[in-house]
Amino acid sequence: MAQRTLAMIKPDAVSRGDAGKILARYEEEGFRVLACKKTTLSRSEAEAFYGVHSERPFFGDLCDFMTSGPIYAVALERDDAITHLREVMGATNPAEAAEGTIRALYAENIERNSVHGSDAPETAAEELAFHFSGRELL
Ligand code: 3AN
Repeated sequence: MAQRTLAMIKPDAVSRGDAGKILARYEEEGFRVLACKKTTLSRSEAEAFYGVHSERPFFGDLCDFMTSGPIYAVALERDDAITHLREVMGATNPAEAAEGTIRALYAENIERNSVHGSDAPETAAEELAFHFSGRELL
């Protein structure tokens, strides 16, 4: 059954000019791009988006990085979208990411790792609503 998920193309990938290649990969993988927005997160937006990590030692650096330049927020739809996107992204640490995954191809390190993808149905719904209004996702 069709499922929706939220991807972000992070500042490292956007600044290198890899966003278009990553969007093309989403389409090659059978995702429909429901909505796509280039935006720069404010500090408070980054802190809210990554709130679940607020006690982790990397939280400040992560928020610095995520506000360092524009990102693309991308709403994607496909059968089994959440799991499939996580597979296509590869492991959080690109050194551990399987060959051919987006992070193996593009990511620089565990922080500058090029892409985000929702990890569960509840977070996908929250993260889609964070970036898009209902009428943008028709
Ligand atoms: P994923 O993005 O694979 O779901 P999470 O949710 O564990 O990974 O982490 C969210 C983001 O926090 C990662 N994409 C990465 O940018 C950053 N991050 C996670 N672990 C570390 C770490 N040990 N050091 C620096 N940044 C990290």
